[in-house]
Amino acid sequence: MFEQLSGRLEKMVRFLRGEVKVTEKNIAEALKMMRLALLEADVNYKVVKDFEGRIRERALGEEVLSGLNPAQQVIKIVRDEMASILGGAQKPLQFAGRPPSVFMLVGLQGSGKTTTCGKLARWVSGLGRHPVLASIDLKRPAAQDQLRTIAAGLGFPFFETTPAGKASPERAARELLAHAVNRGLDPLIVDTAGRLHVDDELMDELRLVKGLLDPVEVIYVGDAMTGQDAVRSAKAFEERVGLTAVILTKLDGDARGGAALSIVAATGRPIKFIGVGEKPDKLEVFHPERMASRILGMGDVLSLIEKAQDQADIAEAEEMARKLRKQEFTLEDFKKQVVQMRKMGSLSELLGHLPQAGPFKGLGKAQIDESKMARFTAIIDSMTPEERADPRLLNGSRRARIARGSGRPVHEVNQLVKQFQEMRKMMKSDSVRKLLDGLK
Ligand SMILES: Nc1nc2c(ncn2[C@@H]2O[C@H](COP(=O)(O)OP(=O)(O)OP(=O)(O)O)[C@@H](O)[C@H]2O)c(=O)[nH]1
Ligand SMILES: [Mg+2]
Repeated sequence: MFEQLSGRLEKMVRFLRGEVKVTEKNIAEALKMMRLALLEADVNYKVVKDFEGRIRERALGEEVLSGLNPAQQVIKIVRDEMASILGGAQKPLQFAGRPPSVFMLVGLQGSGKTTTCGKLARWVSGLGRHPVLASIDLKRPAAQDQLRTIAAGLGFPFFETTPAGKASPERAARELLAHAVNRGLDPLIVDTAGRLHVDDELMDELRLVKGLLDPVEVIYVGDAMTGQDAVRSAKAFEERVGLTAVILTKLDGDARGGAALSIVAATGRPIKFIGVGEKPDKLEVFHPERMASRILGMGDVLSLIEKAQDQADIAEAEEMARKLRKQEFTLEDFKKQVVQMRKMGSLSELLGHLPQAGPFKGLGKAQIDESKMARFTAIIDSMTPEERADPRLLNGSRRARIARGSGRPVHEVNQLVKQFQEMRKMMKSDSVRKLLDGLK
């Protein structure tokens, strides 16, 4: 992703880091390198100009952050400004106060709307929600089929709108909403038709559907590979339909970065996710700051961690949820969870090995209480398999034995058992049960 842009900006970063003194001349040179890199990446000219102006102003201003040398200060400013172009703080997906939350995906033909509907369904189900998919592309029956296949493949419900040609959008919308409400499905993810070009008919249709469904998110799905074309069409959709968010797809390809770096400025809408492949799991939450680090060649440490964590967590959580439902959750499982958390801790070491610019070394160093976790593991290791399976066996003398075996005081053993029991009790509560059922 953005290799070429990254490569060029890294050159600029290296140049600045090699300079002991940051003079006006050095900054001008660095900014020139940056300007060329951005223009070559097909970033909108106006965006580049504003960006440069803000960096120049701040770099030559009084801004001083302790712990950074002047060149590092400039690099930090570049990163901050780039993050701000990309939208600033991460903006989460919104849900409606009263279900169903309707997400409506719009965009040009082939931008990835239908694929992204499936990805989003998968993503929200990871939050314990029960999505339903529907297509309101009433003209092309094949569009329904594609989404139905995607939904079936992922095991999500698909709601068939009345066959093409017969239904009015009003009726389709009414049926859809009633269906979601009656079955308690939320969110309702709605795919729409795409056209090769922005045209009046499409825009009118989308505005009508939007009025009928009252979506909490109207998401523009844009193909990042098409660069400034995606930006222009996003702008048209924003002006004529109204958007709440952007998802950029195909960032796994050789997209030059122009779209990502211009689209927020052009539409005023945040990028909430990016598509990085055709498969349903190839959807990533978009973090402007991390992306800025990534583009500047600092290694996208944080996204990497989050990904590793996500994947491990989903599989593990599913298994734990199954056990909890069946009341099979034991101290052995409890230990697994603790070990899992420790693994994340060792990731903090990994950070040191990843390419990153000097000033950002401390970035993301996780503060994990390693020693406490190690003590918990030692205590559980000193239990017999029977005890781990059934902590009710743990009477006073057994606890004393475990304390000796693990070299920990008895009160720590008690504390662990208590924590485990509380966790189990909590898992039995209705609200948690519901959440667990959603994980299935
Ligand atoms: N590499 C890659 N391919 C993607 C991504 N998202 C979608 N695609 C592919 O892009 C193509 C078009 O995707 P669709 O989801 O059918 O696009 P659409 O916007 O629904 O198209 P229409 O309904 O015809 O307007 C498919 O081949 C997808 O597999 C992505 O993030 N990366
Ligand atoms: Mg489609």
